[in-house]
Amino acid sequence: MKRIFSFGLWTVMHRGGDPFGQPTRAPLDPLQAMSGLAAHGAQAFELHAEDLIPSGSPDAERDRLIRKARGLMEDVGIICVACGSDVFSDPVFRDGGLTSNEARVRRQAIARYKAAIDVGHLLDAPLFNIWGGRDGAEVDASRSPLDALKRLRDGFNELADYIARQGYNMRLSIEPKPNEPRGDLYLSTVGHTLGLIATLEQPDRVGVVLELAHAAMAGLNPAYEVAHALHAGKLFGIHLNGQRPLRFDQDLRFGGANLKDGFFVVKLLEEEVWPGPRSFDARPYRTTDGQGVWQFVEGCIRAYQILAEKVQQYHDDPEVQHLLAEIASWDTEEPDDAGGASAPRVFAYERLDHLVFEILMGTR
Ligand code: XUL
Ligand code: MN
Repeated sequence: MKRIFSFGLWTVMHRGGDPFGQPTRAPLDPLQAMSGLAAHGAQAFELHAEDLIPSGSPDAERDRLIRKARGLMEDVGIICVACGSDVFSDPVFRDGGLTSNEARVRRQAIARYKAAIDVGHLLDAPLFNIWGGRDGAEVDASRSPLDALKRLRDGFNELADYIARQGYNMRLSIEPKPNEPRGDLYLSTVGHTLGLIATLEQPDRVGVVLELAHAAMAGLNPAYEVAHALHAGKLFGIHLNGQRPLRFDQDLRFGGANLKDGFFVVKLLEEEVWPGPRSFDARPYRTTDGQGVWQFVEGCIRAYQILAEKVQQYHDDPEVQHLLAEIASWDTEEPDDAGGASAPRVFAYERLDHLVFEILMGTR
């Protein structure tokens, strides 16, 4: 299987600003982002429609920008694997997008998403991914969380219905996150999101995008999150990055933190031959300059490739094979020995875990 590597356009367009500091890098326009990504090893990108088309652009301007983008995509050989919409930065959405207490604002959020779905269709995106960054609260007295879930359900129903009615060849996904920029977000984890999807009118059309950083922010094991999505047949996308657990959203380069978590996520994706794009949603460090952004891109891709090689090495290692075969042999109802007085089980997990460490360190 040929792996497709993808990046959010917003990752390389990010200028290094943070809540405490101004940008440190010159702007990069979306077309430069696409051609730079293609030149540095990516075959695909994701975007928010607004990364390419400023919100409020007239239709003629939208069509002109899409024509330009499509021409460039063809020239440099890059495809669009997912589109979304920025329903978080405009102050109008400060109390929420789909969950705002103002019905008028909820309608605006739906209209934004529909317009972005059209853009995704025009770029041949097979997925529309929703991360509702403002769909949460700091003041729990302001809204019942149950009302918020009903509004999310109604919103996702309307968007899935829109995609179906338009006849677009596109699936819908929801990207959970526990907090940030809101104090708490209503769709915090894969489990919460799968629960909500099951209540939708067309659940088959809707899945999840799991981001490693978001799982780590919730203190969860990202591989287990991926497993839940896979088990439900709902892993529509993945956002790979690095993150120290229980902190603000760090969006570190893939490989920049939590090596072992990264390894076990890659192991699962490779073992399951998951067909989706390996998409990175990280940010170059604030200290990275314009050239360094492309090292960041190559670093993310290389980290995945190295971890995939490590997964292969793990499977090929005779001692690992021996230990795994032994574990598999326990999966029987038969008594341990003819006499029935079973010897205490010896779990060689210490050794297995150390072998993972040695493989990851390159000392084996
Ligand atoms: C925010 C995040 C977003 C989504 C796309 O934490 O991950 O970049 O992936 O809106
Ligand atoms: Mn993401």
